[in-house]
Amino acid sequence: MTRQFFVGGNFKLNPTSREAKRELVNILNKATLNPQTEVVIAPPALYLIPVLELLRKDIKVAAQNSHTKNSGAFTGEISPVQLVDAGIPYVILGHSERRTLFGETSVIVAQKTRAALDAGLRVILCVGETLAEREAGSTQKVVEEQLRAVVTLLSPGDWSRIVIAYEPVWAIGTGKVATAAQAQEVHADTRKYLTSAVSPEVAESTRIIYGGSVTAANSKELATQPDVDGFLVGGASLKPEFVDIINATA
Ligand code: G2H
Repeated sequence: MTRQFFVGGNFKLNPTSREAKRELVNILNKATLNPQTEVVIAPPALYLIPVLELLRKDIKVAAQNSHTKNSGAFTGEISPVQLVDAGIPYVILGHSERRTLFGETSVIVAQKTRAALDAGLRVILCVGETLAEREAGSTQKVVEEQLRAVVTLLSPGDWSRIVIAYEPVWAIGTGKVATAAQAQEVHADTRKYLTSAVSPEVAESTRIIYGGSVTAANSKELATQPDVDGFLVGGASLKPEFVDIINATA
């Protein structure tokens, strides 16, 4: 089966002005993009609705986080049903910055994933090991532990609304990209894990994208790997080269 190539732009806590946000949207609105690739951008929460309104309709919008609960006394949070109500189809969950800087455990990430799916969202689910874990030879163990928490809360039918983003922590924002072979190895092992933990059909159809210092320069080779189904792009999604990354398979 063919998995549609997926490129996400994770703007993180950028940009810092409405004008700069408009410029990023304008670059995408004017660009010639490969129609075979699904493109999703994740601006900061404050800009979700204006971006949705300004952006061409063949690019989707994602939130960078959502809460486990839909309403209540949770100051500062955004709920899955609010995102759906605002017309936002995707949310990024489990990003390593959320796990490390905001104390999100794999159990919390799994609960957020369940809540997001229940509300009708699609989820870009991030997993990945630290440098120490890679050097200790635990990469796959870590990735599987992070996924297992989610697997236990999902039924096989839920996986059509999940995109897994493998983001080795040591490659995030560091300029140190995983080699195409390193990415392919983890993606293939993750697919093998899904085969046994969920089903061969889910393993075959779930998109596993790579994130961590993706640039226009390294994206083409990464995209040639059979189990690399796209990218989650941080820093480079704020630059015109994001268009070349979207078109990496063209
Ligand atoms: C990884 C990635 C986007 P960057 O966090 O999710 O960011 O491309 O800046 O490493």
